[in-house]
Amino acid sequence: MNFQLTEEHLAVQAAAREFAQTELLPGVIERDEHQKFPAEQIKKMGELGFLGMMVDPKYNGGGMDTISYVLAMEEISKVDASASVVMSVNNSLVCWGIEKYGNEEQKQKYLTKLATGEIIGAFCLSEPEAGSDATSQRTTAEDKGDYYLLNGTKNWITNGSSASVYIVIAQTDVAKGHRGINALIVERGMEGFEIGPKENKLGIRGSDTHSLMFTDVKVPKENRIGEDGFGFKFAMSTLAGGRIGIASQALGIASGAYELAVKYSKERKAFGVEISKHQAIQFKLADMATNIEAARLLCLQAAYDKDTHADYGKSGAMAKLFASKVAMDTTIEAVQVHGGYGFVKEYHVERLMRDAKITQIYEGTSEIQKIVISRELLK
Ligand code: COS
Repeated sequence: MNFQLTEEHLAVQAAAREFAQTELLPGVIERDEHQKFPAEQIKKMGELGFLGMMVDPKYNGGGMDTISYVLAMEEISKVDASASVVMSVNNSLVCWGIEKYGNEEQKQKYLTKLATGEIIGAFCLSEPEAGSDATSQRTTAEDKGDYYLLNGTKNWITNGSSASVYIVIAQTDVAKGHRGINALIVERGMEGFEIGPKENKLGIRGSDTHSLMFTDVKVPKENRIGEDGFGFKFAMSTLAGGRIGIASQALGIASGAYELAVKYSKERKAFGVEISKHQAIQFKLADMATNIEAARLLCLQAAYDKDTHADYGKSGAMAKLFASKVAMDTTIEAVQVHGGYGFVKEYHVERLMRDAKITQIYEGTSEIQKIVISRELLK
């Protein structure tokens, strides 16, 4: 066992922390308030290599390991979870999905640009009536010979209006059930592809979440990822890695709130002393720190499993299940430590509390993670 991070890991962590503090922190409250997408910041994140961290350098990626990705996700998420969700989706769903399962033409055409953030991607699985029950796809991709005719609606799509490339999961052959589903690369601007209005959300309000409508969109056959009928397995396999990204996001939200609570507790006085001198506050901080450390170890374990080509379905699901609960619990307590100040926007913790909730929902709810974990246990 070696719990030591390498020099490279520490350098990535420091670079992400520096970027978050200097580029993301200014304006984060206003972006949240006005639901403003952090376009400039995302562009810079691409230039610094945060949007294609694990992609092979031959496709313009950073060639880094998943541990580096977890460390960077934590630092970015401490400050701006609306930016880190863009980072997570682009890295672990879109880039990874195309690099792992796409063909060489798809990698040259899309991955080389996605890895640098020149363009960003979206992953489109959820539908108005298919979230957790992901096999019930109503979006259809009818096989028309050299193209698919795509019809249907996708919901709650991260990067909905800012992406250029959308991986869309759709049913080609209903009779084949989940084995009749395909994953298609759809380009923004294809005829019949419409972007719905932006969702007005509780948290991660800077990220642009939209529904997408497809009406007789002709998607060339060469845009299918993998063999005919591979789409559901593509989605499941890609989401298994995506969950490590979201677990790290949850970890970052928790540790960001914790750091603010520690700082505030040393400044604020009550009953003649800093509130950090009161045991009621000390116990809260002790619980937060212990839970965060456990969540961090689960995230790093899942990343290590992925990097060493071990099965990371269970460890990734455990990391997401636990870290998202820690994010929720820690942010609620961080607001409590701040008292009345915690309830107003300037102190950041109320935003982190609102941002935390989505980590228990997207890329598989906590209940879905328990299904994934228990199936592995009972195999
Ligand atoms: N990697 C590769 N293939 C996988 C997989 C994985 N991690 N998990 C499942 N599969 C495959 C299975 O092997 C099976 O294929 P075969 O029948 O050929 O063996 C197929 O996918 C269907 O799997 P399963 O029978 O387990 O499907 P279920 O309908 O029971 O659903 C759950 C399984 C509930 C786990 C799945 O639907 C799920 O993860 N749902 C949540 C989806 C989600 O995260 N939604 C959020 C959208 S993104 S914001």
